[in-house]
Amino acid sequence: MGTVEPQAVAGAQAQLTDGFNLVVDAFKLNGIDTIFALPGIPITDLCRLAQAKGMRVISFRHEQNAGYAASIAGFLTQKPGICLTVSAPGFLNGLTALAHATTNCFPMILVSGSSEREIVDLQQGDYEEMDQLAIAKPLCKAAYRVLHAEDIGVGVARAIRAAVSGRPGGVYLDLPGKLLAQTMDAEAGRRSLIKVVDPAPRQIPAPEAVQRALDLLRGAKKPLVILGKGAAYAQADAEIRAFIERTGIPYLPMSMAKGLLPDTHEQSAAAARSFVLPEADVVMLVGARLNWLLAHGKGKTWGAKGPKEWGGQKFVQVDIWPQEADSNVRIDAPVVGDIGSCMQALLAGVGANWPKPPAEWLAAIAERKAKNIAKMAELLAKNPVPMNFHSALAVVRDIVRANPDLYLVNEGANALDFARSIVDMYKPRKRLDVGTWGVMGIGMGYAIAAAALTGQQVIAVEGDSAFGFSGMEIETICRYNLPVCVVVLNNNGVYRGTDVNLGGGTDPAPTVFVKGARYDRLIEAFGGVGAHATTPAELRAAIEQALASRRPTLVNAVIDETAGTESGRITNLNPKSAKK
Ligand code: ADP
Ligand code: TZD
Repeated sequence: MGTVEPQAVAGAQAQLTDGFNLVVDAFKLNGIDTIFALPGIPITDLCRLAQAKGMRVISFRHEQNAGYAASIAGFLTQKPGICLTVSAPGFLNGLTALAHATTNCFPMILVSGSSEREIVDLQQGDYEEMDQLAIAKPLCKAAYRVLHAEDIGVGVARAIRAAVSGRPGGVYLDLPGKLLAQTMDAEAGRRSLIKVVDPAPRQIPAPEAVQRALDLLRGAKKPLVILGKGAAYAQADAEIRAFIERTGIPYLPMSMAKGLLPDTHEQSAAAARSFVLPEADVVMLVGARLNWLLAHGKGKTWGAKGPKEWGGQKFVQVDIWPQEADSNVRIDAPVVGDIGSCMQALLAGVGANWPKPPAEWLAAIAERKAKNIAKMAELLAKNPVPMNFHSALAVVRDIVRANPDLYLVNEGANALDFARSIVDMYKPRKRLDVGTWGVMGIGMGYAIAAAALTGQQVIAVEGDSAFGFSGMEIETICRYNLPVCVVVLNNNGVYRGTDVNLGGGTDPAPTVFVKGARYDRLIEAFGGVGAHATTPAELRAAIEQALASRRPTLVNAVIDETAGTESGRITNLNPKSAKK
């Protein structure tokens, strides 16, 4: 299938290629070997051809899940994850994930087939007509359309460079159906392709910016480092660890930065988060934004008097995007560059005589940590009937400790917040979760991508509501026989299962699901292993069995329907009605 049938052109024999082949060749030339797709007009043959030419094509049941898979593939590999969809509705289904990738700074390319330009632009009602390029533009970092086969090389090259250089993000690539069928001379086609040189160039920070940051940190009485998912993405694990250990500064990992250093590291202040944020005097952000997840750097969380006031901390911010600084509060020492280069430069300035942070600061953190860890241990030691989030997640904690290489995918509200604080991570980029938006639906797409790309075992800890957003992909998991164990923490509803209909009618309350649902039976329909767990021992046995067999498994873990709180730890973000 390398080239199309030779055709007689003006009496000579010419080898021809076509748009389909050029698209696949362009991706392959750039080391992209996997596509997350959902076939249909006009891209069915593109899916087939990609597979025929040796790419891995993972075919999904809904484009949104293929898109989430592509987004996390980008996070894990630093290469853009590719999601391939059909036009209008398929494109729109993939768009949520494209926007998610952009918001989370993950490199991804949404490639969608589209209808004929002439008909779309005159709005004449083509099959799946839509001006996709215009719609995608505000939701991604860059958007391109290719109209001629000889421009495919440039289109793919630009898409790759835009996705991974600087602050990574989502890119849209529009491929009209007509383009795919266009033919051109095979040799000219080959020459038109571009192998992108240095797609994510290093960005070296200015020496004076590094010095300013070091001066601020050296003078701190209560320094703190916050590691974000940008730090995890950067794969500068050794430099980050060396900087933290050589300076002795306590650190907080954001959710997806857990495991960058093992969560059990003695400098981790995670168990004393609400103590260190208001107390710290100099805070260094590494690949983390001062967005809602860090209370915008203001208010009570940071020890300020008013909700919009500043707590008096000084901030260092290491980030690749210059405009990130001052987004919420003043950044006293912005260090702009890629995290690897920045951490190397900072490390070089740390030298041998770096003064360790004052002992009182470290002791105060240690004391608070010990208290909170003891409190948590007490909760985890309980064995209530039915299970609650703590007793179920204590099992997952033990299993991750014993299998630190596995991936933990996590979504839900309580299922998310409790897992984040209970389950320690030991290696970088192993915890994959809802990210900046707190979006539901990433679960199965993330699990499929992690398992397909790495061959590692995945455990997906899912709230029962969260699971529903991508649940049909358990067929995909079974079809590709992926080592994924889905654990549904089933408390009969969104957040909890206890709401009542305030109107008094017979309809269930909006947050309540079918009681006692057996999610485990869903996977059995596709040949996977279903397990039903009502105790921690049953849950442990089911997960261990899944790990030993590597078979697609879904464990329905029955959780007390009164356990949990509305929206987990972000109850305060709910506007409340005065009348209920
Ligand atoms: P978290 O939610 O974990 O706090 P965010 O997604 O808010 O993390 O922040 C990630 C930050 O990391 C973004 O501001 C982004 O620009 C930055 N970033 C991503 N990759 C790199 C990199 N290679 N070098 C430097 N900064 C990066
Ligand atoms: N839709 C989307 C796409 N994302 C969302 N975050 C929500 C809706 C709102 N939402 C949350 O923020 S958490 C959640 C929803 C619907 C589900 C919580 O229920 P769960 O988890 O069963 O998944 P817990 O453990 O029972 O809280």
